[in-house]
Amino acid sequence: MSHMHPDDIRTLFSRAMSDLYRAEVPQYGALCDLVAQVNEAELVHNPQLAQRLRRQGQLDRLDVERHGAIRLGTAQELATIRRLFALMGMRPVGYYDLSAAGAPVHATAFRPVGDAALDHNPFRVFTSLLRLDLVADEALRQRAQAILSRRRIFTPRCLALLAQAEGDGGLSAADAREFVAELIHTFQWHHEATVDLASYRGLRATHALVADIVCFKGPHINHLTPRTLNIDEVQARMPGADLLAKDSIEGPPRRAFPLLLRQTSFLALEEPIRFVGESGLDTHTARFGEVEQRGCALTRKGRALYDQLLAQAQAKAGGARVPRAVLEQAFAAFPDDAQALFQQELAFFRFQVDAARLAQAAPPEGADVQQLVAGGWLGLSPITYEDFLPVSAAGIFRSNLGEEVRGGYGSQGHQAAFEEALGAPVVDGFALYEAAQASSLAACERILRATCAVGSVG
Ligand code: OOG
Ligand code: NI
Repeated sequence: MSHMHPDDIRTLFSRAMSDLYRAEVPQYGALCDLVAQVNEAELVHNPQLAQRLRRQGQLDRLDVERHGAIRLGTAQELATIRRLFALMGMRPVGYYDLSAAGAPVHATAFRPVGDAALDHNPFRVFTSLLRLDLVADEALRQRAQAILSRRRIFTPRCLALLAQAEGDGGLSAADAREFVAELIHTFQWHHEATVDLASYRGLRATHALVADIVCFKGPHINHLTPRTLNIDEVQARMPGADLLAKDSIEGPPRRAFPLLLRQTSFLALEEPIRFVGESGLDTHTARFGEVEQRGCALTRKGRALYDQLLAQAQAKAGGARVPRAVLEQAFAAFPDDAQALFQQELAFFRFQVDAARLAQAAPPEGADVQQLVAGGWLGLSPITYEDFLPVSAAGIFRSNLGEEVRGGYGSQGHQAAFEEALGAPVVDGFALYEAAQASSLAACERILRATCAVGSVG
């Protein structure tokens, strides 16, 4: 029997998640409509951008491009999520330590890897795991553990289909549809808590995240984020669409050449919850809306410079929100055009052979890639950043948990423990971008070699 391709199962899944969230959170629909309007206008105003996105095959994916976020309670849940997402071609990429920023979780991003899968549908899920080792109160820690060990977040049918798919090496189209429908149940919202109000309050006093993870039947999806081509415009227009935007955009400042990832969100909904043993309703805030603009992926060197400049701006702001002017000033030290970024090996690019330039003159024998780019034989296109930023993630967490900005748990990343829970190592994001750049260069090299006498470019 033929199997549905994992990329196609992922598309079914992202569509089903989007439908679920649209039905549960009306503001999500409003935000998606706003983003669609802004993107359409941006493509009209910026034909160069439109042309590049079309060439890179990113125009088609834009309308469906989303990321979601979930928060898990146990190692067992995380290991099972890894296996479930693997059926849809989603691998755990990167390790994010949120403890330094005051959230008792660590995380990875499940996403497709490889150009073809990303072009098909880049659906990602930022997936956090609770770190009870950071909860100081021994009694609370044990209580949380006991509650979590009892819950079953996956339907039996979902687990049966997982086992079947792993045995058969895939799912038929009919089974894939059933699989997605079953899996969606895991991420639904529940109006009933699994604990009484006193337990909820006790856990909440430790950290709002702990309560959000421990007190419910499952890991409700807490946001689903569309991708915009102009986040400043979306931010400016959110109030007009009745969306209560957080006061600043996370990530790098606005640039001629967009870097990494900029995000903003609207504030979480206060939702009615019934606690065990209560006849009336109380409330909990977890779900919010977010929008993002994706820029170019940075090399390790570029990322180190980014982190350094951001820390510099934050130090200048002295713990308060970083004013836009301060951020822009700090980032004046970051080159803002493709040529300089490539020359200084700060960002990742794909290359295209410029046929017109080649017709004019052949590149010198033995030219390296820097010479080919500088001489105009190879054009540069940014490789889109497909991952997340822990500092931004922490800012998003904070603005939506009703948390006062509190100190961190110190820097206590624990990647080995995370990978043990996951049951696999996380994939190194830098290696993926390096491979994408290298394969693009190899393709250009073949064209150049066929056209003229250019040896190996390196
Ligand atoms: C995850 C926040 C991280 C992002 O876009 O950085 C995230 C969460 O609130 O559970 O989604
Ligand atoms: Ni997000």
